[in-house]
Amino acid sequence: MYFQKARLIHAELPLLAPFRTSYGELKSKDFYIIELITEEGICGHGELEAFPLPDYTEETLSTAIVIIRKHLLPLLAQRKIDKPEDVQKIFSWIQGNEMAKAAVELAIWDAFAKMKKRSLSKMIGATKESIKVGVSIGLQPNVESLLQLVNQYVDQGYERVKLKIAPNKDIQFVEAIRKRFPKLSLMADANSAYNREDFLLLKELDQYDLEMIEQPFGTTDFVNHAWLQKQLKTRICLDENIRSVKDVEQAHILGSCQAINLKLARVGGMSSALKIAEYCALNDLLVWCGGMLEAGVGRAHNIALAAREEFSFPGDISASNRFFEEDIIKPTFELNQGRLRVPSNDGIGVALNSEVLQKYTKSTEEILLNKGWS
Ligand code: OSB
Ligand code: MG
Repeated sequence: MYFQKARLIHAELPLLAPFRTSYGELKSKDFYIIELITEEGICGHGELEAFPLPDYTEETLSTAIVIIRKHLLPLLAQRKIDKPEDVQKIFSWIQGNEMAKAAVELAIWDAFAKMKKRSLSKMIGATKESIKVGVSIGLQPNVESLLQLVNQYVDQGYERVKLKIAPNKDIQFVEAIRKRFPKLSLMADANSAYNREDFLLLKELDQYDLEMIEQPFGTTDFVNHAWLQKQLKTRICLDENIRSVKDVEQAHILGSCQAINLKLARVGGMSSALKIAEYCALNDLLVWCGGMLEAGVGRAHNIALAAREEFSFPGDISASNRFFEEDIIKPTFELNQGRLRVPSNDGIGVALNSEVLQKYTKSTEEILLNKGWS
């Protein structure tokens, strides 16, 4: 397959409510859709998930779009791609920049699935027709508003609730939810807000029957996560630490965690994610699909991945209306008895809703990839 043209569509969707973590707050989802068009006119779509600030990982939207324009797209110009599994290798001389790579690689996976007239989920060996999903709730100003939100999501059918925590915004919140919802599948995500000195606090969290505690310590800290995991009965889950299957191997060998939050964007795309899922299944690590407040295209890629058998634990993959008034795809993803349907149409199985997308588009750029062709 040859790619002839790329379109970089920069859009920004307002969030229904601000999303707060231990390190910052988001009021909108700012993203690019990367559209790659083949010689035959097949369009593949990927979504660039880097955030505006380098606070979750070191990439930002502006660094990633430069990497895409200057370094990744030129690698596709006049190059025959035989299969999407080859793309990771083609990009491999470029260090890091996983989110930039993922946006382009995932557009190529979509294009290939469309060429083969198969759904992306089937093409990557997924079998499920619908998936159970969970919801991630940002830090709330007080216990009352948190309980109200949890109630609302449980009523909507979400099967599992993840709660953001930070020092002094932890025990009280977790305890209140546990009291009101004794059986709820509940977990907490710290986004690196703790360190070794907070051990007693983390030990206290051990009594609330949490599914896991996600990323308590720093983003490159495998050693202290291992130290902590040995002393807790609750699973530690790593998110920010994991950029590749090598990181998962390191975490497993050191005993840094028992679960992996797998995000396509953070690990550079589908090939890397599939390797990680397989490694986890073989090594008794719980793997589940994380989220980046994705708009519809990113959400569709997540759903294809989470439709594989390794993903028995509900992911941070909520319905389109969890974050947005309207989504940029059609059809949108709707929650049905705590589940989302896995699209069966070709590729990611959803199309861009150009009317909605246009409304939120800030700029569009076209790049020809066939320079020098006659
Ligand atoms: O740590 O998983 C995280 C959102 C932005 C940045 C980091 C994280 C998150 C979430 C949201 O938890 C998950 C979602 O998209 O529902
Ligand atoms: Mg996380």
